[in-house]
Amino acid sequence: MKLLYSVIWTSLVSVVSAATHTLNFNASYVLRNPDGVHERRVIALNDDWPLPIIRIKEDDRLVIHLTNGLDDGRNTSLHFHGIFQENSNWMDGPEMVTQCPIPPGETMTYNFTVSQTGTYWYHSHSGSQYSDGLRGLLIVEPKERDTRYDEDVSVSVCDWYHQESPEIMRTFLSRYNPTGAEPIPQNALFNDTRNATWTIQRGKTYRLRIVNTGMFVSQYVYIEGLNMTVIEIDGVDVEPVETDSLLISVAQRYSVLIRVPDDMKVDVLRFVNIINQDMLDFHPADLEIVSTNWVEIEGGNPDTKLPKALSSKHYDDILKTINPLDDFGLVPVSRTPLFNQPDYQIVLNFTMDVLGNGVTYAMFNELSYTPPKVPTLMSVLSAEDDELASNSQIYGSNTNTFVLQKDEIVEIVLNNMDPGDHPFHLHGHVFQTCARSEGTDDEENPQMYDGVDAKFPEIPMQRDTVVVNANGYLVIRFKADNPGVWFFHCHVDWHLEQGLAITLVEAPSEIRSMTKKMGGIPQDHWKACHKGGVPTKGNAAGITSNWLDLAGENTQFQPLPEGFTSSGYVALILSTFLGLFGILTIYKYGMEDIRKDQNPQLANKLYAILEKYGGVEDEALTSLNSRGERVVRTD
Ligand SMILES: *[C@@H]1O[C@H](CO)[C@@H](O)[C@H](O)[C@H]1NC(C)=O
Ligand SMILES: *[C@@H]1O[C@H](CO)[C@@H](O)[C@H](O)[C@H]1NC(C)=O
Ligand SMILES: *[C@@H]1O[C@H](CO)[C@@H](O)[C@H](O)[C@H]1NC(C)=O
Ligand SMILES: *[C@@H]1O[C@H](CO)[C@@H](O)[C@H](O)[C@H]1NC(C)=O
Ligand SMILES: *[C@@H]1O[C@H](CO)[C@@H](O)[C@H](O)[C@H]1NC(C)=O
Ligand SMILES: *[C@@H]1O[C@H](CO)[C@@H](O)[C@H](O)[C@H]1NC(C)=O
Ligand SMILES: *[C@@H]1O[C@H](CO)[C@@H](O)[C@H](O)[C@H]1NC(C)=O
Ligand SMILES: [Cu+2]
Repeated sequence: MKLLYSVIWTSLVSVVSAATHTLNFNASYVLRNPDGVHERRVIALNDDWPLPIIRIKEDDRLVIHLTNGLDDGRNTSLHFHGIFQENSNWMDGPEMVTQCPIPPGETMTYNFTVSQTGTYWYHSHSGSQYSDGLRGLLIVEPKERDTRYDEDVSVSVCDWYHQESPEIMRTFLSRYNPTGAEPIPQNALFNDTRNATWTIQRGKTYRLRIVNTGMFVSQYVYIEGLNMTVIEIDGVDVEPVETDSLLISVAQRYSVLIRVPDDMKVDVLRFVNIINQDMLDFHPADLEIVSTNWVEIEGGNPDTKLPKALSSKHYDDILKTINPLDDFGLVPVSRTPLFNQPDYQIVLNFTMDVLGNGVTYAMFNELSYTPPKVPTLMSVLSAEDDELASNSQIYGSNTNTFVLQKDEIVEIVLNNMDPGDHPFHLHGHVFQTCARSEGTDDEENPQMYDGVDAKFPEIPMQRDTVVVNANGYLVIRFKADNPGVWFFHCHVDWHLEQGLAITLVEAPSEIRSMTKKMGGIPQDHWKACHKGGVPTKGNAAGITSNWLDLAGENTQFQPLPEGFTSSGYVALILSTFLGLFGILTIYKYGMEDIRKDQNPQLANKLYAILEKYGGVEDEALTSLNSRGERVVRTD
């Protein structure tokens, strides 16, 4: 089917008008070879991939009819990352949070207005599906032309995997990956290709919108010899700050202004994107972590040769030449002052741990998010009364649900007791970043927030995705002024699949009255649930007779038996393995308490060996569904 795109203009009372953009999207597979190395299936829209950039204006309405045309039984969904979905919570997209998965053959209409400006993106929120290509940019222009720049251009960077996500999940969430090592990408893409050239003109100022649409790794981005002036992060306009480079985590967006100085003699510059190697458990020799693209300045000498691509071997040296911006110091143009003392504080201690099935999970306060049987929003709406809807118990013991009161100031304290950086994303809001510690290598003593002497900025930075440093803490605040069920999770999608999420039920009585006022959840949502056999009423266990009875709810696996520490377990599994393969030198380490965080070199070596002999499946012990994603066992 051809791409159908229609724009209907509606005159408003004032001279300004808002448009409705209607898109018919059919998601199905096509073959693509974006890195020029390996052809694979990707999820296209209307047989088109890379996916279209959706460009609208502030206050416009977006209507997307999404058909699941995947012919291998997979579900789908779409999330519009950074869009507040005010009065349209059910259009937010994450499956089992605000909607049911869209089964094959079904169509769901996403229909909402956008009263924001800035750089956003849309992606599947069904498991780790967006790694298969179901993600694109969403740009919301201001109503009035911004005169600071002549051209508005976007670019995406991302990590790229040659395997499809269900296949990756099978080996990732497996007891044969006892250290929980994240899947290593095979490449880094720049605008969904590699070795690209971008042609610009001298004398013009460009607004370049840079988006990391990846699954896992942050990337450094810079143009050799050119500074960039940051003017927007995650949809928040900020006071301009000049920098030579950025470090962008997955799901973050930056708008920068760039201009070739008049006296610059060069005709071609390198445009470099570099994988942050610190996030990789293991660096395969053939992984190009440094990627070179080019900026060609029009009207230059046609005989100018492209500067040579940089080599990944020089990673450390290259990093010494750049000084990436620290986003913490940015100031929103709105100059919104720090929110007052919070009315409600949520403390989240984040750890990674092996559970009784031998798989490593991510935990907040010992709980690994496990989806409920009824999408949480539907539990809010089907509860008998407001009081019941305000009782966090009904949302299940394993969904990590917190109920927020309308308009209260909420503070989330996140203590990262894991030796990795993690980009956290809140749906439905931007938040103030009040404190962020530097992090430490000392894993025995992670930096825990104690609130003592906390000096917060008077005008904190705001965004919707922020990185917490390894073994460090993060404190964020927001006002609960957007009734809805909102997910807060790590945007390393592999970690989300390990359960690194909480659910916020923000102002439940207002969700109920607002939904009623808006005419209720649309029919196609209910249809998707019925077709997929997902109950739409009741508590997290789907029980309506006694809302506090959660019998049969989905829960995580039980912890390892008493006396079995998780690091001991990891050692056991590794040593069994290595014993089997007779690698005795490493075997002796297997008897010690090793974890990837305690001995990364050794763990990486072991991991590489395990990978080599990997692909071992144990149906009885893994709780994976047919597409390789975690499904919940209640036994
Ligand atoms: C980029 O260049 C590399 C090295 O020359 C090549 O292997 C690869 O196919 C190229 N990829 C694309 C998409 O041009
Ligand atoms: C969607 O695409 C699939 C695969 O190309 C096709 O079989 C199906 O008919 C399409 N559905 C619609 C509604 O166009
Ligand atoms: C699609 O969603 C339904 C309902 O949640 C679920 O039962 C089914 O396993 C999912 N299909 C796949 C392939 O994951
Ligand atoms: C989208 O929502 C608006 C406002 O509720 C409604 O008027 C319109 O009919 C909807 N469009 C579609 C295609 O559902
Ligand atoms: C990236 O791709 C988009 C879509 O094709 C294009 O509009 C944009 O100019 C490209 N960006 C760069 C920097 O080449
Ligand atoms: C780039 O920005 C840095 C930081 O503001 C500044 O020190 C440097 O002089 C600038 N370089 C150029 C070429 O403008
Ligand atoms: C987080 O960990 C700290 C230090 O171990 C502990 O004092 C605190 O009670 C924990 N918080 C929660 C919510 O578990
Ligand atoms: Cu993470």
